[in-house]
Amino acid sequence: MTIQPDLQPAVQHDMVVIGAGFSGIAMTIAAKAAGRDVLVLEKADEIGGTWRDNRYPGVACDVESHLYSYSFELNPDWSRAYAPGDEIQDYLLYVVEQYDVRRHVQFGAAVQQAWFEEQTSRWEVAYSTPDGGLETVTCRDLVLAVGSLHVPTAPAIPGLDAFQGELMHTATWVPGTTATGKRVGVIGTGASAVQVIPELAADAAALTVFQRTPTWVMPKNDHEISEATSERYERRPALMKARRAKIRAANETRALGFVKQPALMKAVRLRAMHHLRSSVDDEELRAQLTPAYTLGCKRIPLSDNYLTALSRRNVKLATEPIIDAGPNGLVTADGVEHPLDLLVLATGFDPSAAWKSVNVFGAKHASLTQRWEEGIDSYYGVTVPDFPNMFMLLGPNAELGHTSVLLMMEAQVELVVKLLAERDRRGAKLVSVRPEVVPAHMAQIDERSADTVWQRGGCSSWYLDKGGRNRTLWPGTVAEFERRVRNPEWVDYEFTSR
Ligand code: N01
Repeated sequence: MTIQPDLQPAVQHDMVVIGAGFSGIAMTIAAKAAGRDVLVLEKADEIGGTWRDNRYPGVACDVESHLYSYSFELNPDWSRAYAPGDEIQDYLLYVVEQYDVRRHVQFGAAVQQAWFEEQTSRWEVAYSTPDGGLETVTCRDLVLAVGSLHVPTAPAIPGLDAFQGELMHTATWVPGTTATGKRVGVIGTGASAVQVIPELAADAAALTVFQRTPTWVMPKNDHEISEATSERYERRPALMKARRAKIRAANETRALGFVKQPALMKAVRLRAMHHLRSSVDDEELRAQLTPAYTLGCKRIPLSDNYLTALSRRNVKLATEPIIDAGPNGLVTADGVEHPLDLLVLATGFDPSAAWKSVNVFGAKHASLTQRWEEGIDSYYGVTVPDFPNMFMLLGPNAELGHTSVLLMMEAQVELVVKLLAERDRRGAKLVSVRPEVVPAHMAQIDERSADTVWQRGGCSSWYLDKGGRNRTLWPGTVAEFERRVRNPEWVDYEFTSR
């Protein structure tokens, strides 16, 4: 059921971008450069997406800073090899000012629905405003830059609503919250937990980590970047580019290991085991922290202090399942009660909920949500048949577990710019991927994912759909993705003038 447009003529734009995170900002800059008029609808009151929302102690990026930047705006001033979250947010704010993006963004605009109007060949986008109003805009081109990791998952623990202490998800951290003197619990041991736990452990009176599955952790080797190095990068950008290329090549080598599981991964596993042995003396604790699944099956968090934090005297590892919650804390299956003042849910995100939240209807009222109930599909995570002039950034099978997703996203932005230019050059109104192209593409994704560590490694993760199929990661190298996406074959697309 679509929302009916009101009688007011809607405001018209060339392009509407939903979301002002890393992807939405890049798309806006590129579309502006191509002379298109862009409106960005952002539900929050600031730009930044992930880096605006994730404010928990210890938040940082586990991809090296010089690679986790836009290629068109390298930053010589990163303070550390792995930038803290607030520094990345500051970088984004800087980019937004540099490229005059802010005036294109409408804040507090939570998109409720978007639908394609056959008669006008335009998209209508309905969004709610902070005062409870509902507005519509129309555009020729619609870009979903919503990010797949922004709808937090809460664990289904009976009685959790009754908990009377402080309760927050890592992605909804309440500013100013500290662990000092408190009995703290953290549920989860993924990348977010690995970052927040050492920080909380340093201040808490007592910290209990509720571990359902132990995680493989690799040393991070984080370090400050000296002012002298930054100055050198400032003076000689070619050196900074060379550093970026070196990080990229090292990460790509790891990718080959994840995808094909060769002997290379054996060496990585040995390093991870060494890291565990050298960080944790207690044999029993070490056994509890040793994963049973194959390394690489889930994202591998990097940390120099997670495992040592678990050895602190004020830290306890609870490995029994959580069965109940109450006003005072949690209860585990062994009957132990864990009284808590602060409970942190480091329980991850629901990628499909993020895409569904936009509620998109394409040609002939096709619903993207319904289509994806039957199986998630797309062409390089950008286009979906029956959704003309609609583009996603970091859509299905365009994410990565081992290096910077910004590389993938920038290739996709270039594809969108090229598709629109080709459409206009042909004097067509619409561009969409040919329906017959996508099943073959998805079959190839399935074939290449079949023997990867993500599907075969003996773990469950947000990478896989309900049927255990990889619908998140690109099962190849970044270089291959870039080659294919930056050089589109026009025969894969239809350009029409309806
Ligand atoms: O979430 P996760 P995350 N009872 O889904 C556990 C990106 N990221 O926020 O493993 C008990 O990885 C769950 O247990 P199990 C990155 O792409 C990037 O940490 O399912 N436990 C798991 O341990 C990453 O992959 C950076 O058994 C429960 C944890 O919660 C993605 O975000 C930093 C539970 C969830 O782990 C998500 O990472 C941080 C329950 N009911 C994140 N429910 C960078 O630095 C869930 N768990 C770039």
